[in-house]
Amino acid sequence: MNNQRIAEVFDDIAGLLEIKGEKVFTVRAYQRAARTISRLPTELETMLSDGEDLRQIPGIGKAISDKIGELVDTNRMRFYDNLKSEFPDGMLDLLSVPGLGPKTISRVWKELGVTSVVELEQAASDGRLASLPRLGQKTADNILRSIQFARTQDQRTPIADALPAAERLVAALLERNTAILALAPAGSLRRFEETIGDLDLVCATHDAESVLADFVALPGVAEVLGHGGTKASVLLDDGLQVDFRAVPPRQYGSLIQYFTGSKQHNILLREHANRLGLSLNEYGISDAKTGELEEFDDEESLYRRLGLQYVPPELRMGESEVVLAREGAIPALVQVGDLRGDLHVHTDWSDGRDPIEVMVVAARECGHEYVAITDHSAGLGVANGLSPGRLASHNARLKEVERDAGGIAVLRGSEVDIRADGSMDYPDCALAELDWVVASVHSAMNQQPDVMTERIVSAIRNPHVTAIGHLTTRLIGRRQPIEADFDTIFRAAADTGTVLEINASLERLDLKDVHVRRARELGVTFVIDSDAHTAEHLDNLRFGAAVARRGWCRAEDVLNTLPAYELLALLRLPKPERAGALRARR
Ligand code: DGT
Ligand code: CA
Ligand code: CA
Ligand code: ZN
Repeated sequence: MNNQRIAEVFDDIAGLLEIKGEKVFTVRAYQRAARTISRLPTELETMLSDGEDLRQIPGIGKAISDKIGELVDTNRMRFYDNLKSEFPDGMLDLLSVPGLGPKTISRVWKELGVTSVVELEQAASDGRLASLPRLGQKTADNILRSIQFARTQDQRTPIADALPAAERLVAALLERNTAILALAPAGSLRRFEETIGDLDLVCATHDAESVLADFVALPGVAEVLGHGGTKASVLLDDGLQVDFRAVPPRQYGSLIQYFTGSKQHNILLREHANRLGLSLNEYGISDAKTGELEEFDDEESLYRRLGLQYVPPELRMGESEVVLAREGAIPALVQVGDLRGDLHVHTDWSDGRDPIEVMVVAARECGHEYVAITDHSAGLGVANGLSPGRLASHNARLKEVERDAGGIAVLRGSEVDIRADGSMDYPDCALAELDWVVASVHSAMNQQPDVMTERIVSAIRNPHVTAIGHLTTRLIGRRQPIEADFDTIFRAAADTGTVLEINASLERLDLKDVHVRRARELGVTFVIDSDAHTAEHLDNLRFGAAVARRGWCRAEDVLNTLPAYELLALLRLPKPERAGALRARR
């Protein structure tokens, strides 16, 4: 059983205990365990079989360690099973409705007899939910929207779950089989779609038989759906399907091109090939007249054969990319290697795990020239945010660490809440002390679109706000984005020289591709940030780069491709001049 699944069990336990009215302390302990487990770099199953003591993990005590052991050994946990038996069957499903807390669940169960998502939807539609004291029409409407949203998301897996699963499979298979010459994800994952229907893996080898045999026997494979000479399909423990194809290396280029898709892109490519008197399939390109097959060991030569510029996977959406490739008009897209720093990073001063000095050293080891440490403002008091007094100490500490670290610029930063009324969570005099201010919405996310637009535009107009963090606040598959007039926001950002963040955390990817593309057209410059809460997460920048590429961004569209001295000079300019400088750069 993988960590994700184990974490879900503890989350369920926390939820059920809370519905039951257990002590906050107990509930928090299970929540903390779930959070810790979901972020562990190593599988618990592996740790246990290596004989490691789980109690060395912060937040995991004896009781929880024993429960994990039982779960890993037997696939069950008596405590969990007993707890579930105290509730009607649909209760756990109710817990997964975004925006519906255990307190409300307990009330709709006891006061309305609601025990399933379908019944809840009914109660939300017919007014019974809104009629509960202290609940109201607005909450009922939000719950209804959540249910309907969750339904459209159900069948596809968020990339935050699919990508680590794919990377685990690739690593495990490479370790087991030495006959593999190339192995990579294709399909929607390679295109970096935010949700994944199924995983597609493609492989180059002279020994497909042994590779396929090892593939279907990988840990985490729950069921083999098909297994032939060149392909196999399996279901993983969590229900995700994986399609696997193996070919000799001389066909690998055609294979990965075909299975990267998208279907629509392939159709346009085939039409283009037909016009040249060629026919394109997963094995190569054949001459329509003679039938002679040309094979391709890499994609570049395949696109070249068709007289096309190479099309990066992130652009293969079946839109304008084939026409542009014919004209040689696909721009050089930004690459993760172009990024020279990270400007949204948390430490243990707020809700991060690691101390400032650890994050700074880790950032330097990533090759960064600069890093902004942006712990939270005090805000709602949930993320251990910094009071203005602690912010001053934070600034002083950052200067000390910068001196000691040597060779990396440490920007005095903050992630400041944009309050519901559009004001900032620190006074201007505190903001003026900072080098870098990320302003983000963390509360009142259900405001009416015009109110929300106004709120964000006021933050953009603040002379000290350098960037807007994770603009839409969506969590892929879990929380809907805010509603706002995005064109107005993008125009205000471009006008004022306020950059918009592409938050690289896989759960967020916010801004999303289509917003990036639109904002770019309207003159916005972006910053690609990891939003790291641990040192390992600094590596997330690569995901942000992929989103930027899906939004057709070049290096010039991204602020943190600048060398340190140019960035610092730019930040010293007042915003109106900075806006001019950013425009000149594009
Ligand atoms: P997904 O799995 O729904 O997230 O999206 P994809 O794009 O990964 O789709 P999938 O797994 O059905 O197929 C992988 C790729 O294989 C797809 O992007 C293009 C190619 N492919 C599959 N079936 C067809 C087809 O019938 N026609 C063409 N032209 N390409 C196909
Ligand atoms: Ca797929
Ligand atoms: Ca597939
Ligand atoms: Zn943050």
